[in-house]
Amino acid sequence: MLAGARRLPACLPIGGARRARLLLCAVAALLVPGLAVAETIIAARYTDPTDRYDHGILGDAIEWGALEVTLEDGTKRRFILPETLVFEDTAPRVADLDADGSPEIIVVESSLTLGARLVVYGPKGRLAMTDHIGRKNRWLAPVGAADFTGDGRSEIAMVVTPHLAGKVEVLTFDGAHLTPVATTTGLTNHRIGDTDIAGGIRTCKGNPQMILAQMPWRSSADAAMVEVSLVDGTLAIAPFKEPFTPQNFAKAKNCTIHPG
Ligand SMILES: [Ca+2]
Ligand SMILES: [Ca+2]
Repeated sequence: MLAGARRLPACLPIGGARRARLLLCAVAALLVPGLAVAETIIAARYTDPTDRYDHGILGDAIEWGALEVTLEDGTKRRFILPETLVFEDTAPRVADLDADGSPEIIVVESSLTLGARLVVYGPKGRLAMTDHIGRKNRWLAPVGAADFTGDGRSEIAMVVTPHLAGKVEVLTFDGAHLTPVATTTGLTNHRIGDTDIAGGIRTCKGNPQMILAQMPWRSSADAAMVEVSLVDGTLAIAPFKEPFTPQNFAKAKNCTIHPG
């Protein structure tokens, strides 16, 4: 049950002002989301393929025009982007960022003129978003979500412009805002034209760690694989001796290989 639902008894009539109190409570029910029936997301997928953005960074010029969310009661809800935006992404990520038992969805929306932004959706639509990067054909690749700070809430990690600066950002989500808490540069999780986003997050013991590639990462040569941890508010980078390949990433993810 949501915290707001526990406020309902305060709306029961007491004394003579019953009608006025009921009216106030009816208005409150409309204004306070917590008084509505709880909606829990269980799945999400992109739909409505579109070629209206000719960037093609993920291997083809087909992106997505809508996000379909499935709720616990089987209801499906569609969020359709305006013609000026696409979902430029591999798949939406379902993660309970604020640990309230109801997952949020992490997506990449790209503006046809201003490039990508990271957006968090809830059951009723957008909850928080970053600014667009600011230029057409500038993209970002999410790494994932995990509790990097150890406070019980998950942060989101992403690589902004993975083919240019390779700027890693860790963002906190407070329900309405995404705020960067740590950044570093020169790392990546994507090569131009690859259909997948590589790397990810592992938790072996203690805090979670990102597994990424050191730039440059080209098809012609192996890149170094690195572990990135948030230590005292700073992103610490430790190189593996193994290169960044799908096989070595799988071993790193399973905690069978470590830097050094
Ligand atoms: Ca949640
Ligand atoms: Ca946290």
